[in-house]
Amino acid sequence: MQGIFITFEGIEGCGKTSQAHLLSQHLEKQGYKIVMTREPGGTPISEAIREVLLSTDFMKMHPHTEVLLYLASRAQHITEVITPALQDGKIVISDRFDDSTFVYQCYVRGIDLKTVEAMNHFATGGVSPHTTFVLDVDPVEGLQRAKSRNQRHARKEDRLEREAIEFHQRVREGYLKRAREYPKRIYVIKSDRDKEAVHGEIREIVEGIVEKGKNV
Ligand code: Z5A
Repeated sequence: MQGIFITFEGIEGCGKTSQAHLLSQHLEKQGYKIVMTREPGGTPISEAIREVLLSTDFMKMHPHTEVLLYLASRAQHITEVITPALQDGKIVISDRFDDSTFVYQCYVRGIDLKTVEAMNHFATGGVSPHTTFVLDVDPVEGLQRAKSRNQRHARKEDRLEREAIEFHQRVREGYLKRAREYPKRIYVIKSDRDKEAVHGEIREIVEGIVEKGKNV
């Protein structure tokens, strides 16, 4: 049996990580085998690449270097974690995946989409998410949430958190544009409300998808 690949996307502080964990816990309780992962990251090599990508030591990183590092991290993640889990019939939940690249590197940084699509295909071997949730929140609120979280956990601001608010506004626009282009795969979920309400909406959609999968 082929597994199901679900991704969470959105601007900084939109609540992806929280929602990915809530969904994973819920499905696990129902007896499904879940692999919870993230990008950049998810394997030792990919986590090492993540360190470089988010480090404030590298504020001068060239956009081409940046996109190649995200894709290098993904190539390892796909072969080591995602593809084997899907082949095993598991539900893979990833906190970010390739929509992040198309939004951040293409829509916002301006790298040619067709070129990046081809390189992404090389990195993934054509594996792509079945369902994607874009959590939509105003960037002012998202950044405020991320900032409070950083203060609570004594975590330093990363390279992307230092970008101006206009950058995050462009990211939001990029996600909404992508959702219009892929309406069957991407669900835009309003996340300027209580975590449990957001989770309830996502859970209902996923339960429908999982049930349908059982009957195929
Ligand atoms: N990136 C890229 O450019 N290209 C790529 O191909 C890929 C990534 C894969 C990774 O950053 C960066 O890499 C990312 C895009 C880029 N940068 N940006 N910007 P990351 O993984 O370190 O961080 P992040 O993905 O941007 O998200 P985050 O800061 O970890 O936030 P989040 O996952 O969206 O939210 P959260 O951790 O679930 O919640 C943040 C706080 O808000 C926390 O305290 C929660 O308790 C709180 N929260 C969550 N939901 C709610 C609600 N509903 N109400 C109130 N408070 C809430």
